[in-house]
Amino acid sequence: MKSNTKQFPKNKIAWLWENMEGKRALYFVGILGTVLYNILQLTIPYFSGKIVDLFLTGENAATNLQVHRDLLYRLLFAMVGFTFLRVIVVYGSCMIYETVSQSVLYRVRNYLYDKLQRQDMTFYSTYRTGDLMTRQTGDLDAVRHMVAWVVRMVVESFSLFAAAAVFFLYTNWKLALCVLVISPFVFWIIYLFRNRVAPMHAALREKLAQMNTCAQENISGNRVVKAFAREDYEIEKFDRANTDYAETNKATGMVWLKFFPIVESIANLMPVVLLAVGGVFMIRGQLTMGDYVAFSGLIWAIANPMRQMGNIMNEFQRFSAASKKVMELYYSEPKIRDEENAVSHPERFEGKIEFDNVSFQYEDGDLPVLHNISFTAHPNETVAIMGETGCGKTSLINLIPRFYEPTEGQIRIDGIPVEQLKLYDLRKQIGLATQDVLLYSDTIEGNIAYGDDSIKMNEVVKFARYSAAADFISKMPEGYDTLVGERGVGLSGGQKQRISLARALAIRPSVLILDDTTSAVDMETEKQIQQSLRELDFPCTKIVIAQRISTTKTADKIIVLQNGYIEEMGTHEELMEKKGYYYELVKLQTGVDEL
Ligand code: DUT
Ligand code: MG
Repeated sequence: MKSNTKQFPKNKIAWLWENMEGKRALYFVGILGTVLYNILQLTIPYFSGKIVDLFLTGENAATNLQVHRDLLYRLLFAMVGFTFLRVIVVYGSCMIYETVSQSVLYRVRNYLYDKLQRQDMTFYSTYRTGDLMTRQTGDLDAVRHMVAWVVRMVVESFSLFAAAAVFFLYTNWKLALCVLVISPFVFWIIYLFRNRVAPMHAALREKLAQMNTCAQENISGNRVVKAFAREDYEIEKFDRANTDYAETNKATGMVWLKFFPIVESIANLMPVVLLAVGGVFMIRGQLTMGDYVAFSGLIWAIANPMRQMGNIMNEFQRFSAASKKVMELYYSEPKIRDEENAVSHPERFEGKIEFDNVSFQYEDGDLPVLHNISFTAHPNETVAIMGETGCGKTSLINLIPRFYEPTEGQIRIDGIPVEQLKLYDLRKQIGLATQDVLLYSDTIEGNIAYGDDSIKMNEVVKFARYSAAADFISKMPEGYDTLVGERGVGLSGGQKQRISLARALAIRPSVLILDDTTSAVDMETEKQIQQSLRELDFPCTKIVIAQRISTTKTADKIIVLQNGYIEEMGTHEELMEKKGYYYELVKLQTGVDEL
């Protein structure tokens, strides 16, 4: 996915604004606070200037000090008062920025999580987990930083600059112009800087995602790392990603160093100009000492915003690159979703499944993986799918709950094309035990009741019995309350498969799909499971991917897939008579069994 070529419905600032909903007025108060605070900055030099002119240097300074001593006190008191007020305003506005930024963070993060939940399988095979996590954390934090800090700095710099400029022009416009005339040059430098640093920030976000992906894959794949004793290799790999990120970070910081001396020189030039031009003005009697004190006490208010510009632009580019990544998720839409006039079907299906000339190819694949698949599973029947590894079995069953969309043909349940059904209603009625079992970090009971948490304990036990899991569960120290860790650490492959089968059964599905679910259990247990599947206390059409003849033998229909084509189809007896692929397979397996 090329993030930089994406067009979003809104630009990043409009997008931020949208997510400030409910806090916009408050944010505006915060911004006003910043403006006010910066205007209040002028009070100190203004009052100092007054004190100098009236009580220190003016012609009547000595008399003024005698006669108007109360005015001096009032001026001093005002200085303290305004300083106090400034502190309160700063405190208040900082609190506001923080509150609003947290609220934006909270809102966007929840929204993104919601978005992630609704994405389809293609999305998850495109994005890496570490990348998605980075967008939800690091990148999103850069967005928060924009609301909490960057905007404040922009407002602060501009209002300080503007207030000081107005004050200067008002006090002595000629001197003010002499000082201000150099400032536009800084904007040009900043513009050049921006062009240089923007692509570096984009690269930086990418490197951060890469580093996190590296860490995430290593942590979740820790068992493989250990099995192959590749710890040193992995440490080195991470070190490379980390170095790469750190180097890019450093390089990005260095860019400013190239522009910094120019901006700094310009900023430092201002007091010099003030001293030179101001001196001449004073000698000529065009400027009072008090005004000069006010100017020099405020010259930082013109110079500092310029110094800050680089920092602000840097942070803004960081936000810009990060927000692009966040917005890509924010505006991503699953390709597979409810059609406009999707049919509601809250009740159970009869369970008739029809594949009508279905072909399928993965979006990123070169060749179709399924060709012209047609078959019908009647209500309550069992259809077994066989075929060598990679022939398209999992791809075929993934089309039923619409994890993917066929490129050609149609799949119908009870005569309704699956794409016309509401996704929720369709999937709610399908019990699926996938090929790679994933159990949640929860109790065994919680895992079995995952699809329907309202079911009672005795039901959980019943379904565990159906899937031949009850025995080993009852032998565990805490039985159904045993916590199974991340990915079911502590359980064997066959045990996990049986819990996953119980989880699929526990929703009493109209359609049960099992993808090699008994591959890791022994023959005896498998027989037991087949027996209970035939005796379920609810009607259910079963589509079962299996390799063992013992499973397929009793199926109402056996489909043999080869390279995505239906090679053979029929009952055990029919296929045995045909003496084709299935027959050979039976011979091979029973032969092996007899050894
Ligand atoms: N394939 C993809 N992208 C995917 C999944 C699979 O291109 O996301 C390819 C790999 C394979 C073909 O599709 O060549 C069929 O894969 P499938 O997983 O359907 O094969 P299977 O019959 O389930 O194999 P196994 O018995 O190993 O589970
Ligand atoms: Mg498979």
